Amino acid sequence: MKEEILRHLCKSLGKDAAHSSVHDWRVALSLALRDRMVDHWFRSTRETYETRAKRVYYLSMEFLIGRLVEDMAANLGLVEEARAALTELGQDYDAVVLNEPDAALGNGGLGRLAACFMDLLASLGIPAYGYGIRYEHGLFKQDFVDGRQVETAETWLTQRNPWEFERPEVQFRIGFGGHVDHHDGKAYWHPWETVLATAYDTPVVGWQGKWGNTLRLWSARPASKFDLESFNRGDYLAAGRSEALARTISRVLYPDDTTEAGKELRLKQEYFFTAASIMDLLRRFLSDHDDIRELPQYVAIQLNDTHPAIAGPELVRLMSDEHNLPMDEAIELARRCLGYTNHTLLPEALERWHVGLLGRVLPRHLEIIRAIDEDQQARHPGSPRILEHDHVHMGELAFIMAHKVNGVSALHTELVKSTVFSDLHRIHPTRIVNQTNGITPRRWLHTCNAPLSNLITREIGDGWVADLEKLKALNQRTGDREFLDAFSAAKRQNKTELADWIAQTCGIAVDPDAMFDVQIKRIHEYKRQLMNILETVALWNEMRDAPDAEWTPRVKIFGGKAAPGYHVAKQIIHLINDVARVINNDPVTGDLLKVVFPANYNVTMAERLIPAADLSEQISTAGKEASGTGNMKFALNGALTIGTLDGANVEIREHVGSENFFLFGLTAREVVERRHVHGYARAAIEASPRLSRVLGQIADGQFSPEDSSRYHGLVGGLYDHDYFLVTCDFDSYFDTQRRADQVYRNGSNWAAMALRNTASMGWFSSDRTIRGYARDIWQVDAVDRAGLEMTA
Ligand code: Z15
Repeated sequence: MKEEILRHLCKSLGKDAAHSSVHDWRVALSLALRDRMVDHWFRSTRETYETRAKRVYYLSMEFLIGRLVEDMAANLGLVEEARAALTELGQDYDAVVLNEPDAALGNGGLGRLAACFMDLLASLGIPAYGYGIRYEHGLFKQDFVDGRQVETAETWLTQRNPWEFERPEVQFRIGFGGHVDHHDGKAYWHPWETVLATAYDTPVVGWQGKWGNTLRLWSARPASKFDLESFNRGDYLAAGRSEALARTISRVLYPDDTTEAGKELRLKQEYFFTAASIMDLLRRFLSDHDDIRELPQYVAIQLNDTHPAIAGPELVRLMSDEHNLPMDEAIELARRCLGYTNHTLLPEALERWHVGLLGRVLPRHLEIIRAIDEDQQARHPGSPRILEHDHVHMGELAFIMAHKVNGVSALHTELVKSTVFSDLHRIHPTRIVNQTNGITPRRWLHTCNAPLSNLITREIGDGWVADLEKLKALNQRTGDREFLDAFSAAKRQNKTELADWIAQTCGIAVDPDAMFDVQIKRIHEYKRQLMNILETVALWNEMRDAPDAEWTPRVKIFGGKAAPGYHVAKQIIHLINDVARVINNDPVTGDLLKVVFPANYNVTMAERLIPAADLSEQISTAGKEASGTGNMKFALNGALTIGTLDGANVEIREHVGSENFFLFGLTAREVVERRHVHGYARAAIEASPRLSRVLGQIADGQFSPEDSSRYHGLVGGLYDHDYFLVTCDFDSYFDTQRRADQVYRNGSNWAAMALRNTASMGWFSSDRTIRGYARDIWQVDAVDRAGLEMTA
């Protein structure tokens, strides 16, 4: 390892050890690790070709990867070797690992899910490709200026990315606009502008390095040959067009999570990467098959939300226009390849494109979408339409073009059946299935939480890393004083480390014995960070009223970004920061209560915060959070959840036991009913002196003395249209928090409950999720190479 690092430092980077920076050492280490992956990777690819195995293609606008060094080293079993090598070379391994930029090619849960799936697809030995966009700029960097969110461009690619292999030979021409000619019963699309999609491959090796798949990200290049032709013809504008489009198309990730962007460039991004991926997988298929009708036997394409839903029409276009299949046969073949995952019921997130826009950007696809719509009507008269009110509904398109549609938690899937897709569900009663989300145990316990991970391994061996259900054995230790103490000590160590980091980054001293109460996720009204900060103020009030009463000291930790155009979310951020400033400087409450909100929450920050959390805030309005995956990461790391019956919380509670979960709030059904009650919010506020007081303080400017009307709008909104029922759930949330306080004061009881959580979370490994997709949707075998080795 040491020699390999030195060789890369010298031969790949052209540096000598004496003049190398942390960055150089990090890149050299990454290249050395990448070398070790290549053999596994080649072997897997070769085996897939030789056995003509069915391949899975996971199409996603987002892959929220985070850092890779530790992940790669861990999966290859090289962490200790890498650490020792760098130490011998006089370098600090941890500093080298921290030097890596966080690859933030995603917004939140959807993108992180895709990254967890890549790990499991490789660990289970399923031949698979992840397809996405190689954004030059990932999710913006967040700073706070006077408590307000300020965004700046993220620049992960200004440094060399050591993980990827550029594939200049893999190129596809992607057309946009223009017109369609019809003659001799055939369609000919003449695009107005063209860009080249070029591939960058990152090998993804699974646990124990037994299998390697590819994450192929597309970057846009000007179609220069085309340019030259146009230029020679004197068509200078056309020559420049490709250049301009190519510069923008893979430039930046849209920063909207669960809200539709609705911009022309976004549609072009979606088509760009989807078309390149479909062309690439067809080329691969046709390189060793002659009959395109066999495609569904060899290819499973999973659409991560509707963002790549144009894959359906694109497949149909290629099969009918270029391979001369009849349209109805092409539609049926495409359907047998496609699966669609729905991730949200929020109406503002469901993608719809105006026909004018879609027809301008993708004229041939609009014709095909009309044909699909007619085909559906012919087979199922009265079916919901894809085209309605001058809009193309991507959800309906994805549903109709997929042979399976899945939700991401049991509750969410039931709501998909009974709400957004109820009519389509009646027509296709077996199409919708559930695949509750999961997380990779490697990143989210083994690597991010060394103290707990080592303790578990000492106790039950290391089999749990490949088979998370083995954690169940820990249930026998919940009465074992000594083990509980060790379990608490691991948590305590993580909390001390986090306290040091908070002191450094936020300049706030927090007490590691206080309860660490954490809410980290995108800022959104439905996730109700607002309710959390209102509860914080209420608690502060009561602590000040009776400072000598028996309080449980708390550190309220927030993390998350708001979409730049989401005004209310930005106000909520501002309010949290304003409240933090007042509370953190109050000598009366002192160490009893602190509020910290480190800026720029990302995967790396999650890896720091989750192992140190005591309490996990999963408090969305019931029926709104499709699943959540952060909820799983916290419970796995021994935090107790305070939460509503929403998304995967329901299943987490069933697994860990209702006595080990702090439940509160209206159910999804009650939420819908309550909205019909006239003046429900005002009534709830008037019935709660505690809440009225808090809202009065905020509206009066107690936390914003320099601008006393700053929160008039935010508070007024709660009185008049509290769509997410913050006011209705507030009292039961407050009371449940006090119940958590009480349990926390009895430390050993808390530890036993926390251990039950860790021990019961095995089912939430994405191992179980991916096996579910493989069995119910893709019809592929999981070979389980890691598991076979471990049990051999
Ligand atoms: C996103 O992160 C999610 C749903 C979306 O529709 C979009 Cl556009 C982004 C999230 C859900 O909000 C979350 O509940 C779920 O756990 C996650 O996807 C993965 O399924």
